[in-house]
Amino acid sequence: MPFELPELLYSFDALEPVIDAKTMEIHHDKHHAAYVAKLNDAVAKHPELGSKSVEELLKDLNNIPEDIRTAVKNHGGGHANHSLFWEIMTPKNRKPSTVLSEAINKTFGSLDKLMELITVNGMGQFGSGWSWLVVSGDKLKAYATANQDSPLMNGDIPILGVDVWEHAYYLKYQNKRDEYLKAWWNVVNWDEVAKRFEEAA
Ligand code: MN3
Repeated sequence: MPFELPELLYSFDALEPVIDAKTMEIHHDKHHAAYVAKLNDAVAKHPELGSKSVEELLKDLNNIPEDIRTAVKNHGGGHANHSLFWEIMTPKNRKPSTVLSEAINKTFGSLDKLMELITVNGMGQFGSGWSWLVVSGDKLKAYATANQDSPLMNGDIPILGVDVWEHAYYLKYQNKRDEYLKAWWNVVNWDEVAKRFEEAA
């Protein structure tokens, strides 16, 4: 079964004015679609991989045949990262649940401090990448990755991630990644992040 581009759960303009409709359309229909197509091209060369999920492929990258390992890392990472990204955004932003809030307060001091850390990590990521909140063992951690590298490759479970590739923000924010990251918090779907946290914990 080939990998498929997931449908957005909201319209392209739903996250306006934080993320403009044109950016959403190109990002989902062109960028994400290209990762899916190239991932399918890669796994088609190795039918023995069967029906593994993209998460399973990324967790076990060392056992992926060498001729497609880089493609799975880049395009599988791109597919997994964007699939999460669409779901952890919403026009109906609310604060995190109690369970997640308590874990955030315990690890980072407060939600504001966590948001600041993820923003700083995103600003500090030179070139393209992502800034993440992950469940690592029984801990929460925040860090950035380069390119489309997924936290799954480190054995961690991503529960929130913000795309800091220029394609995610350039049309509206141009070089001002800091303004994009600051505004982005207004569209975070904390209910979905909390759900992922509870599943991972
Ligand atoms: Mn992207």
